[in-house]
Amino acid sequence: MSSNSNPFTPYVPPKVWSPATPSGGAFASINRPIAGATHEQELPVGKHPLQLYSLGTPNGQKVTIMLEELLAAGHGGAEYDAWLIKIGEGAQFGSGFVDVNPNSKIPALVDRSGDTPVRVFESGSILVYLAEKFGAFLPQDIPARTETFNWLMWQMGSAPFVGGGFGHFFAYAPEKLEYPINRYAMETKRQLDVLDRLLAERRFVAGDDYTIADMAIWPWYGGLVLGELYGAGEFLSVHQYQQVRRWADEVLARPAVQRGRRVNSVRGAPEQQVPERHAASDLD
Ligand SMILES: N[C@@H](CCC(=O)N[C@@H](CS)C(=O)NCC(=O)O)C(=O)O
Repeated sequence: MSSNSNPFTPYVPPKVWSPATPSGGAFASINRPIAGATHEQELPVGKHPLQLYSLGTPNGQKVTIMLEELLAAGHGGAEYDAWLIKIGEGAQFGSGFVDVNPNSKIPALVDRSGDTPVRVFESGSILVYLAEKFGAFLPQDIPARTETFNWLMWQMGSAPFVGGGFGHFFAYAPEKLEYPINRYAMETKRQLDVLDRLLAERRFVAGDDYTIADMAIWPWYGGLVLGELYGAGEFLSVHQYQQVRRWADEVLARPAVQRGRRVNSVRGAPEQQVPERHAASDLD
């Protein structure tokens, strides 16, 4: 039985939607129904081949973890500058950022190692780009490569239900609404169970080896079972997902993961915050 006799907001959609009423909630000030730049703003360029424009959210962490893993594995060409994009202040709508990612979302990368800069956006695309460029963390063997892509794409398709769905309505919406929280808590738990069953059979997401699929999935689902996302560990009973927790602990123990999760971070304990990274020593 519902704890709320009327869980639905009494909203009758007009014939044509209009954004006239402020939506409220944590991201209301940056939400808008059109794309494109709002202002002229060039992006800074540092001295390394790879220029990353990002923020230490789960989507941002995927890439900084990959870059730190590449450097730890001896790929010196993966040296990078990580610039902070303050999405709460609308920096993703600056003209330079929009040129790199027309979708105005972090993370975005520019590879300046060749004659012509290559822009890369969407965290999954960035992971694949770097894995192919350096020949690392992506199996060559077709079945294992395909299984890695299966789970990478699973993450890209599934996590929006966690972040934009559950996280938004549980933590950021201006009021707690039972219907959307129920809907997305249900889906988030189903996804955690998908992973739990998978990880009961294998050490890492795609098999015996640690791959870009682990790097994509860990910041979201590892974050949930470690109780670091939305303060929702108890609400979602994350202790139920013991295999996900076992895997999350193993990934977290990797030095490159501990470094990568600090890059572009502006939250948490001061020693965890490294708003910009231009040299390895920024993390030492
Ligand atoms: N599918 C995209 C999602 C990126 C994304 O949602 N980024 C958020 C931060 S985690 C963002 O930049 N939001 C700013 C905005 O929506 O204006 C990816 O994986 O790269």
